[in-house]
Amino acid sequence: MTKILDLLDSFFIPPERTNAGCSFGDIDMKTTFNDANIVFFGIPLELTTSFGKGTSRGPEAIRSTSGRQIETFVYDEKKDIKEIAKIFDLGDIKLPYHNNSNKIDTLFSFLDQKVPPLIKELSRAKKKPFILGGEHTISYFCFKGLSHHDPLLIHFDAHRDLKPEYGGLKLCHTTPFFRLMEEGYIQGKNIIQIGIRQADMEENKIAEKNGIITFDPWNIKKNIDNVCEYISKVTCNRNTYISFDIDVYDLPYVPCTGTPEPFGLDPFEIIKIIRSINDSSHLVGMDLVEVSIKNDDYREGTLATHTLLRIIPRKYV
Ligand SMILES: [Mn+2]
Repeated sequence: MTKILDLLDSFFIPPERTNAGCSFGDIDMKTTFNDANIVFFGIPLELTTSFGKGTSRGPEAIRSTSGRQIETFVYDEKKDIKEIAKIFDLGDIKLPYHNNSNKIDTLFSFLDQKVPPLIKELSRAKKKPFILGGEHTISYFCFKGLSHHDPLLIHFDAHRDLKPEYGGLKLCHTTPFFRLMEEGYIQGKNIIQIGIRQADMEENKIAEKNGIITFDPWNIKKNIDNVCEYISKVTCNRNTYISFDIDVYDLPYVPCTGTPEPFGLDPFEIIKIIRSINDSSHLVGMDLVEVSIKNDDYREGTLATHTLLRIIPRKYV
């Protein structure tokens, strides 16, 4: 195990040396890597964002708010995550940014070589990876490392991210789930998309053709109990993976993310859905992406941290 950590050391900027200056929740000083059951790390990737910028600051937003602003006691759960989880934060992956014309190719091949094996190894060592983005492209690399568990993918997002190609790129922030399906890492019938309210006609057809289950905010607002009942049923005794794009929340809640959308969900609805994932299911890992900070506005980081604090105490974690 220590061998893994030595290897990891060369990949990561430790949390204290990131812009946040602290680890997730500022609590891992007491938990060693060997003891940990949840391992956080950041991939501050910002490369293919097409509209608003700032995803590279996602890990910073979450570490800062969780370490400096928010209590580890989760009020509505009456639980302190310090007591119920052993969290270790590895820091941020050192991204090899070069000023060359093949920047995208260089970075993506680096991530493709490093991230899936690393995540697979963490999972084998019984350490649940919680990955902080970065743009949504990272889910492609993260999910690949866990696809052997055949998890049900629970994807929270305003967008489907199912485009075959975007702006001439096959892999970018709007395509990760199409690529994962195309390359056989997941089948559409094992994807549930929650909160979708922006897509093009082709993505809608792709979702339908592949049997992806969609709960848009109109379904959810009208009948959240039925949605939760469905989720509880299909996640019973199932491995699950959560990919959580912060823009699933309604536009006023997410002042910093790149592509905020109206007609979204509120925190009470999101918590209710998170709680509906069956206690008997087993979360193999998760990512939280597209979070940012703008002009010292940490509201979105606060919301992202609170979301994580509602997932960590669940029995399925
Ligand atoms: Mn999105």
